[in-house]
Amino acid sequence: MRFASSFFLRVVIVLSLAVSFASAQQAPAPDPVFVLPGVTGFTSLPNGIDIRAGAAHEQIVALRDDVVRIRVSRTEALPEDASWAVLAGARASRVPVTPLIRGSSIGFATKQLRVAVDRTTLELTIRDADGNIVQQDARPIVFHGDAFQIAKTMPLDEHFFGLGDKTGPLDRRDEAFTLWNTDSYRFQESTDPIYKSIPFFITYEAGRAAGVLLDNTWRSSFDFGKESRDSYSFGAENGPIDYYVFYGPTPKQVVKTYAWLTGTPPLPPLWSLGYQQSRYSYYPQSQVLEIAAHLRADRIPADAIYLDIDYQDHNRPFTVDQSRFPDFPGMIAKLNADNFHVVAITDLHIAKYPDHGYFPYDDGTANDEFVKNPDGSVYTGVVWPGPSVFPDFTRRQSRVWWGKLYRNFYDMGIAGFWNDMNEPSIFDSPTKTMPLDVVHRIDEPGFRTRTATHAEIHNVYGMENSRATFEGLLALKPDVRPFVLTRASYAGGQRYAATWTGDNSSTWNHLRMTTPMLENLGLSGFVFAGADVGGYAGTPTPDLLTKWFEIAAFQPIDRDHTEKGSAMQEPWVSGPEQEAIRRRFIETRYRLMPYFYTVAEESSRTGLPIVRPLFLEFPDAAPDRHPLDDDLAASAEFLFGPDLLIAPAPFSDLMDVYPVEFPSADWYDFWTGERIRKTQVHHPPVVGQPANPADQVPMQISLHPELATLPVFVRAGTILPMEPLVESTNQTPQGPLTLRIYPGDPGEGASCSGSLYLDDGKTMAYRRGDFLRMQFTCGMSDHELHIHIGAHEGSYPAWWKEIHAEVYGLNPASPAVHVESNGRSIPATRSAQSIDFTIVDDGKGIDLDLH
Ligand code: NBV
Repeated sequence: MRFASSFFLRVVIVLSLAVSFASAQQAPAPDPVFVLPGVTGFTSLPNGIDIRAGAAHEQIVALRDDVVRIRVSRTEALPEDASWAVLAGARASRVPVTPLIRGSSIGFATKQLRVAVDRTTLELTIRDADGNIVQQDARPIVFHGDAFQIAKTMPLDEHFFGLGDKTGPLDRRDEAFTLWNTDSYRFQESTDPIYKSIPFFITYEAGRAAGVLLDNTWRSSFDFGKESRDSYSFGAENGPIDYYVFYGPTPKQVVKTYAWLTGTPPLPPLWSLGYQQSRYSYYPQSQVLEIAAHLRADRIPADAIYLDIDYQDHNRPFTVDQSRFPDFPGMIAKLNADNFHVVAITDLHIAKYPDHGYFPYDDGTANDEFVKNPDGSVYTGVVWPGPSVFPDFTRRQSRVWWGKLYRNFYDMGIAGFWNDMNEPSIFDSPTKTMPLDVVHRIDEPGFRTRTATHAEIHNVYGMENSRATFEGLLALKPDVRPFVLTRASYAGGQRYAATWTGDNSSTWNHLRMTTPMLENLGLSGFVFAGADVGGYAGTPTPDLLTKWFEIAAFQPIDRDHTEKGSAMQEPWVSGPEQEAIRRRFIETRYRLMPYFYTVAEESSRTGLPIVRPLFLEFPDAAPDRHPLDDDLAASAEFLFGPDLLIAPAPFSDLMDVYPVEFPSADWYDFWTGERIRKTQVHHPPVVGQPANPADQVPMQISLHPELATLPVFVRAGTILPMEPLVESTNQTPQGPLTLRIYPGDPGEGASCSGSLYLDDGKTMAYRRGDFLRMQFTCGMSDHELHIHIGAHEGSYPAWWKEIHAEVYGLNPASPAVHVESNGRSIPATRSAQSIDFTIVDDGKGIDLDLH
């Protein structure tokens, strides 16, 4: 039960504070723990309210009818209206509000929310227009020295998602987390903190979702019911109280609003969605070329090959080890000619290597680009190249300087860059990162131009590194889509880079962990993310590697990568049988590219993820509207885009029969085309309850796991575009575009729909209208299935001349089906599950009738 702020609670807090002050009297260094006094004055603003509480200042404003921003300061001055995460345009946005001034509370209403601040306790309550509590303080904000903690009431059925790729289950309830970017080699399921800090989470209760972004870069903490059974809390050790609460009520709306606040990921180059081959490290040059040639010889589709730190001279970023890579430009050119995109690592530490013509150090030193010790000397830490210095990425000038370092490599034909170690990870420091008093300079709109300690900058340092890379690449080639892969980041980092989950391990449990990690990353803005396929630390067994290839084929970044010293981990390593399975899944990824790229393009506009938890698409799947993902029977499932359900065994190493729980009642088997509908599913009746099939939600089936298969289902009502196989996305598919048509519920007109987005996959021409977009629909009337294939929109030419349609779900017992287009009969064939035919697509739109 949620409780309103109570006198009782306040007494408890004041008493407990009195106790701590009393005990502090004997202690030498007392902690000044306190809460703010009640409201002493306020002003209603056109877009919110401005409140005084003694010396303290609080301001709550509505950025939109569904988004409020709360800033609190213990002093007169509000926290800076500045952010590394939240876009200036979103922060400047405002809507008019209606003041709500009552005897016990002050606040305002927007068209969607009612905001009330208790006059005595300053506790905040936000309700929706129906009076549902969206969020409510469980007690006043507690200050503890420079730290603060905000607690919110937490009903029994509230669930939590987000915080990036923090380990553990998808649902964050009952867990607590620290946000402090940390190099966590061999992290495990309970390791915290890890590489990224994304202080954003989704609250979800009975189908109603809200988002919370605590925009504070200092070490922060989030506790979703570990400390208390009926409240959750968040806070930071220092820095501003500056947070945003936004209402869905659908979870999708929350994710979209988060993207409105912090930005969408850019449309990635198409090649980055292909299969990527990596290891630490491929060298010498001949080995890189051999691996690439082996992929081609074995007909494993692939688009990228990675160069890890050993290509560099003594691990110095932006250099090449000439002895291992005698013809580096020639190697890049050869790989490019074979349709491989090369991604090179460029860590952020610059070797302290004066007087040797090492340009990044000499030039950076001459231009004062590195962070400093408090005494003004340049800070030095030991990393891969030995003693190193670190660019001051929170300064625009240093970012621009960094970006220019890419010119040679980029001109040479290296397509993407990999920013590793940017937590930052430092070997010779007891904390494994920079001392907290290292001095950074801030030069960023919204912020005062000032210096800041590493304690403030740490969590954004990696993001600003990836930003410098992204913006630098864009400046060098404005018409080419950059590809940057970063390990560390902060909220908003999706604007600059894709990411991966860091140094995982070659175990079945780590394969299982990839799903919640990538789902929560996707909910937290990082749509383009992957986990090292096969695991980074250690060597996978053949079966584990195969299963990993299968599942990763449906994850946004599909990159096989492993550490130095482990066995080789390429698709062919365990012999032809295993390789054939792995190849088949990579091929499926490539065949699905039209669908995958269409989803990716949607992500770049809306921020919606590619890998989606079930509750995101189906918040109403269960009668009590709990997230289905929390069910044991659905715990390993995920959606690849809106229409494909991937259902691996929860424990893929066990050969036990396992249940697949469906979030709705009508699906098709992707591999066989067979329809799986609720009416066909037998459920044992619940003891003591009538066996009403309509009550049997959600639908379940049982499956036998097999090494060579991965259950994939298509949502009824989908039109799924697919293409002929290519060996890399550089190749033009030969043959027709395939549309797999999966009609929906016959009771609802069997309707289905789909879309397709296409462009050159490389440049920014799509922004100038050079893309191709198509819509497809189907529906049943008068015993006829009507299919509409929309006209081509946009100027990008289709690569196909014909469309091959496969229509599933029609009654297999019915006599021969006739397909007609504008009165002309089209020859069709019948396979076990589908009616297939091919038609010319002249781009003007096609109408078809099946009867
Ligand atoms: O650059 C080497 C590795 C890299 O392969 C890995 O993916 C990163 O997460 N890197 C970490 C540095 C050293 C790890 C022991």
